[in-house]
This record gives sequence, structure tokens and C-alpha cells, in this order.
Amino acid sequence: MSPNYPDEYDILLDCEYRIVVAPGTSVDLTFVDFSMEGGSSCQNDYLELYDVVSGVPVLLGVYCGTDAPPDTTSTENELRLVFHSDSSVGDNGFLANYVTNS
Ligand SMILES: [Ca+2]
Repeated sequence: MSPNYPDEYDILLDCEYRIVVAPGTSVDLTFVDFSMEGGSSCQNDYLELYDVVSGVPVLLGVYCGTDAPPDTTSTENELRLVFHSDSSVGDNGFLANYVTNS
């Protein structure tokens, strides 16, 4: 979840979340709430979603506003999220759940 969730996140944040499960398993990530400042190219606040393959983060998408990332399954055993907020206008942020696939 984003900092302070379900209250408004702070300005000027850069947070990285690494969701790492046991080697040989994968992770399913589902967003249950998603609300942040929007923008035509997500230039204000945004969440980047990466699939980490052979140790290299592969960008799957950049999300903002109420456009939540789709349900995502990792290729290997790690997904990574990078959350950024700019200097003004916050929102409630996001809440996501994950489960491990054996
Ligand atoms: Ca903002």
C-alpha cells in the first residue's frame, strides 16, 4: 500500500516496493484500490510496475489517476513497484494484495 493509506500520501515521495517470493514460484498481484493524481502522461504522480526477469526490471506499465494496473503474474519470483508523488495534489493512493503460486 502507499504511505499513509487510506489517508492521503505525502508530496515528494519516491518509494520502491519489491515483492519477492521463493525461487521457483511466482507472484500474482491484484490492486483492490487505486487513486492518485492523474495527468495525460502520468507526469505528476504515478506508479510503475516492473516484472523482474533474470535480475533485470522490465517495465510493464506506468499508472496514475484511477487507471489501476491489471492483475499481473510475475515471470519469475519478483515484481517491483515504484511510486512517485510530485510537489502538490495528493490522493488516497493504492492498496494491492499478492499471493504466491507454487
Ligand atoms: Ca501530486
